[in-house]
Amino acid sequence: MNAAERLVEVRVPDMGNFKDVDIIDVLVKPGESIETEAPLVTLETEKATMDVPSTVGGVVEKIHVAKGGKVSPGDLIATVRSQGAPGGERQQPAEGQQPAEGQQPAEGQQPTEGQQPAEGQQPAEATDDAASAGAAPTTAPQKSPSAPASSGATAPPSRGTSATSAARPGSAAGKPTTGQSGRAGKATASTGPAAPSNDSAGEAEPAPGRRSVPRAAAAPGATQLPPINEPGFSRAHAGPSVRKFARELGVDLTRVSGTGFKGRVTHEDVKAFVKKWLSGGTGPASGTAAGALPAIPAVDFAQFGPVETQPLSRIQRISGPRLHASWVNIPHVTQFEDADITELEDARTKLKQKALQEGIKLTPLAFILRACVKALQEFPIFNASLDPAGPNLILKKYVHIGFAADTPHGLLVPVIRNADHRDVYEIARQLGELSEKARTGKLNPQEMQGGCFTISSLGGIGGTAFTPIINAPEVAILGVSRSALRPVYRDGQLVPRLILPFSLSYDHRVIDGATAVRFTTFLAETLADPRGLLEAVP
Ligand code: CAO
Repeated sequence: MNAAERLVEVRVPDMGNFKDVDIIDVLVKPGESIETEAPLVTLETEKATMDVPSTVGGVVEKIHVAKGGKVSPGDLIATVRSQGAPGGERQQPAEGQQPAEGQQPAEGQQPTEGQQPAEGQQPAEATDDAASAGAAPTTAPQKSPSAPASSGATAPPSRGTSATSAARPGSAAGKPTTGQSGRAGKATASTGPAAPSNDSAGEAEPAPGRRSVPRAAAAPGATQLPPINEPGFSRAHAGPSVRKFARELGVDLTRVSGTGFKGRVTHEDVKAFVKKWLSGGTGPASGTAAGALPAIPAVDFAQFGPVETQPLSRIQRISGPRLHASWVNIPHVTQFEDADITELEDARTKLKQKALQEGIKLTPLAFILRACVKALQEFPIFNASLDPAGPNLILKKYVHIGFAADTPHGLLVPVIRNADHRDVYEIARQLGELSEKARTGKLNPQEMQGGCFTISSLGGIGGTAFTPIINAPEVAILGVSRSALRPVYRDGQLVPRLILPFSLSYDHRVIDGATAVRFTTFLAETLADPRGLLEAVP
């Protein structure tokens, strides 16, 4: 230690009546250079989360506490090797005291234009626990070390050695000019940071002078972060230093999954979110690459009335992004048609009792699926997929047909393999077996793979028409609605006929409208004649 160096002990300041407070994060490591006010640890009481800032700048010599431990006022947190003369450190405010004069912005002083008030200037935010319980937000006591008004208009220091050299607003180098952003995350919030380095997302910040260049434009492939949902942000389960860090990067904390203590968002979670978002690997709940679409504004519904948050099911979390990918990637067109299934229903009614004795439930869907096999054989372009490797169409010489099954866990699509080799009874048997497996969670992954075309039948439930979403990379899907007796004009008179409405959504990059109508017309004609559907299959 040279003559000017000395070891300074930083202790837990007076926190009023709080004792044995949980340490939920330790924010610095031995050997790390810090500035005065750098947050050392994050504490959590029943009422608030707070950071304990260092009273002195220097190099952290030793950390005396550990994450998960507890501390009380006066406990030693860290020893810091400081260069300054004794007495140069900031005094920790005693209970009820205001921070020392000179650490507040001068009276009437406004932050420079473009700057945002440092987070420490705001009353410490309520704990998420309190907020999520519907309690009115409680503010941390001002005596709390978490809300150092001493940060004033000057930005609080960032963590880490790089932060110490970073110019800050109010300092000569970092003073932002009009139109430029200050340190505050607003600039990064509006432009979106470039992909952070592996080391630290925070260190990816460019020098202040470069901030006027929108990063998304400067870095091809980089995308903007979504706007911050302010009400949600204030209730996010994160400590002050993490909030500050998120602000600096422009990260909406409501979108970050917390991996810390009791699901708390950590610095690492924020960094991981930024990396993932900018690589297109995450995004709105749907999982779409960010920046490709305008974001749907996040709304704090709790401001309008009581709400309950339920996690999406595992199946929804898997199928949601797939449906979204199909919806945004494929130019869908839906063609509607009616089939007269009066004769078909007569035939089915006569046959279903006998089939049931053999354990087969002969539902309309089995006939519809058999009709689809015939239509796919007649129009092979519907049994195709676009080639991801080039401008080709891959025509499949097999016919595996998927059908949407409504299960207690969500939507599943079992696949009937080689449907073209099965007669209507065998198809009905497969429908029954696979539906049962789907409902009881016994489908194996292979039984949901390899589909060429999908049928979504809502006919057992109701509805007159709907527009199904293509099960990409397939190029078409059939939606089946509920059949109903309708008056039909035939041979000069109105007669009651059983009409089955159905719809075909198709990929317009592959299938023309005229071809689609030929397909649906063929399907309607095929369904109108049960003899063809009941034929034996070679
Ligand atoms: N019109 C009128 N009645 C119909 C019909 C239609 N289009 N389709 C089926 N029905 C009748 C059946 O005949 C049966 O009546 P009976 O018991 O009197 O014979 C009843 O509705 C129930 O049929 P089912 O549901 O047991 O059998 P199914 O073969 O028609 O359907 C399955 C099987 C797995 C597709 C179905 O159970 C299911 O899960 N449907 C929902 C699919 C879905 O959610 N699609 C939407 C996907 S996008 O969110």
